[in-house]
Amino acid sequence: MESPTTGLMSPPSESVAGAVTPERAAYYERIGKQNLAPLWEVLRGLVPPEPKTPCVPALWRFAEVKKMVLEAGTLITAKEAERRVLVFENPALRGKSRITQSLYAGLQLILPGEIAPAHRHTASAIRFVLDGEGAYTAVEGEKTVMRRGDFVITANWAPHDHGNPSKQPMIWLDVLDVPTVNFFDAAFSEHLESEMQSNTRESGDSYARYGSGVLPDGVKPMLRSPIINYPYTQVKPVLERLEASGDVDPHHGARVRYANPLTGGWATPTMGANIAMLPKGFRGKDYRSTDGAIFVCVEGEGSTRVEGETLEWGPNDVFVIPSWKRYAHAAKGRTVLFSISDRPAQEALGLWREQN
Ligand code: GTQ
Repeated sequence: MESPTTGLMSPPSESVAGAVTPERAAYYERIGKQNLAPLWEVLRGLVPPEPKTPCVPALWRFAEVKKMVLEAGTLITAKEAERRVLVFENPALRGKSRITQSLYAGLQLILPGEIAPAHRHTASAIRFVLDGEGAYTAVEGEKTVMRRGDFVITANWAPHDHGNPSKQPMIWLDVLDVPTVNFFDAAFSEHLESEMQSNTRESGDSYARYGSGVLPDGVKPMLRSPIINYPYTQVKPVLERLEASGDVDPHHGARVRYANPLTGGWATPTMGANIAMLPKGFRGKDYRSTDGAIFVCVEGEGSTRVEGETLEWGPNDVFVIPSWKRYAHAAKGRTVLFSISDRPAQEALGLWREQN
């Protein structure tokens, strides 16, 4: 488009400075040799008036991704792969192993009899169990047996290995703060000498110690929750209770967060998760916030409208809503939706905002 005042090409939207005249272009060329660049050509993009994510909304149907990850089970063992995972890549960020700018998500498969050897890393991880029953994650001395809907955390630098002594394949959603840790160039990882850790605590030990409202004497606040597994069997009755008594948020439904019982804060310092029950026929109001979120339909079915697009989802489907995109959920029957985002990290930095 021609600019009416100068007759030159209009500047790119990032510029606040009008046209790039030949004099300016020559100047940019000269300063560029010293690794210098003019701020005024990029200011708008650098300091936008509101969040401008490159991420797009996307949905993965479980029936399809399950088939594909099971196929990976015929091509590579969990041991060979170290972690046999198909990465959910945001369609606008292919090749970057991320579902939002700050979060990694993947679908992990462990076949009966397999183990995924012990390692640790500075990235924090959560698992949300989608399919199967009876595989375990061993973390911090507890070998926690996992069932569908369980929410399991692996803290920063905690050694962990997974195994599946059951008779069925186990599939879960992994979410890690890998892109956040890598943004800071703060990533470390190592293999552990022994493939499997010795377990000193029975399955469910951390939930029993920290998850009932009492706390052992002398326990000090920690940045992340001391609970390793928040079982769905414990969480669902809370949702049912909230829904039955009408404690239903007009945007989010009857929602709880996975809390750190030592602080009341989020389960991990970088990733925060919620789970909500949407009553039958729920029509959520429009909502947006600066934390792009990954959702999993746990039970029921429904749809999410996001900026003119409608994502239809059913059990175990995974979808992502990018930062600051307005969305609204609708449920058919009674529905349970899990979600996770980088909200704790944004809150810690004073960045998080929402709009109802
Ligand atoms: O289970 O430790 O999806 O280290 C990616 C990296 C899972 C894990 C992933 C990991 C893991």
